[in-house]
Amino acid sequence: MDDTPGLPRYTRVMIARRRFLANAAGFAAGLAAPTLARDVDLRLPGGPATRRLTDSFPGKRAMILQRTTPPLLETPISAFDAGIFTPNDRFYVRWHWSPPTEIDPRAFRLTVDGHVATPLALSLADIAALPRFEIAAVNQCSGNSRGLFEPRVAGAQWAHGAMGNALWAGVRLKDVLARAGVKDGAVRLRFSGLDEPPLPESPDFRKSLALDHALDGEVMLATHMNGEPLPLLNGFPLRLVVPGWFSTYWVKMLDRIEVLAGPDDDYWMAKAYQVPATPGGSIAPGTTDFPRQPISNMVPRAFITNVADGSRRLAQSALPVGGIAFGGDAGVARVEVSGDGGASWRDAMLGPDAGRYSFRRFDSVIAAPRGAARLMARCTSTAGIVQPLTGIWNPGGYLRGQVETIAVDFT
Ligand SMILES: Nc1nc2c(c(=O)[nH]1)N[C@H]1C(S)=C(S)[C@@H](COP(=O)(O)O)O[C@H]1N2
Ligand SMILES: [Mo]
Repeated sequence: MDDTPGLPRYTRVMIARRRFLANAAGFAAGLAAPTLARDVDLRLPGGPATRRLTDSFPGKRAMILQRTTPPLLETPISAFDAGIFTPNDRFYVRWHWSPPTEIDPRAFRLTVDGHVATPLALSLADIAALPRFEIAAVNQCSGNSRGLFEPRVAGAQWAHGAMGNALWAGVRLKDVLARAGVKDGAVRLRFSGLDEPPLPESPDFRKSLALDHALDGEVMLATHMNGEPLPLLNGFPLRLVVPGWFSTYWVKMLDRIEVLAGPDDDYWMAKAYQVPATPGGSIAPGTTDFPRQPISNMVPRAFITNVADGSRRLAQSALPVGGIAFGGDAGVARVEVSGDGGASWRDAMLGPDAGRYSFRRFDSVIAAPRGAARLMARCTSTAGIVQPLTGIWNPGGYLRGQVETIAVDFT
């Protein structure tokens, strides 16, 4: 049934979840689906770039297999061409430790404790009784596009598919915390999920946010994405959504919120996910001694999605070029495209605005005379940040935001 080496046994979850989910058909179909035989070339400059496509994971169709356990699944770029919302069954997956393969939503409780007046243990029904909140927001891994860093850095060698956009639905975090009553002196909220490290000496994955940020009315607990319950691998039954910030903070299978009265010097905040405290988060390759700070907000990016990098196309007077852009922690004000490697630019047409944290479609046309060409798209955010043409480097492979190039050969 499944030839992916080391794939954990998700079958029981799928059966348990089928009872819970109204629309179980997709899961049932996924059970019998074989691993796809096709390979994809991610065109990574620093080394092996070929990956397998797999549909062996629960709730997922064809995904780029970056690692089996804990799962790292990348979204093929072509999936972003179909619309500004990334389908749940094509949405990328990233776990530090293997998540449980079975969750009983009736037994699930979210604990809220620490510096609060009333510690809570909320069921999913308790959470559903709070005012409903929805927001469209891009979920992007801090290391998205890391595989394109030159010189190469350690970590998952993602191309551009460790991101996705969804309409998240659930409740505001501040409404949950109002029920517990945050005590004076609280400064941060720390979040952790049901996944546990395999060895007790490894650090449990947990992240924290400053209290004011966490209670800003946009940070939310999502039970649904794109109108469906969260897929297991995207954090069923509950995840944190931090619009405009990298997804390392978007804790999945969230089962504990601790209110802290002091700083969080835990491994995942103080040691991991650090970026240089320099302009653009960039340092000279190889530098090891530099000021650091925890990664935070995203930067604007644009991706051409209708022409594949490294492809061959027919020469033509007007080639449609389109894709998706996002403003990082702001909206998309403008997208320009270039068909000549950045020598000249023209404004693209922008599609409907689904909110400042969402992907936004752009479309344009370029002249495509015979020969090798370099296509580009450049986003300007509503905060006035323009994507730079030159790249950055840091040892984590974080914060890539330069204008990306699609090489095409017109024949
Ligand atoms: N519980 C838990 N939440 C987590 C993680 C994790 O390892 N465990 N990884 C984080 C990171 S680094 C990323 S990039 C996103 C990935 O979200 P996705 O798998 O839904 O795309 O989940 C975040 N939330
Ligand atoms: Mo990540």
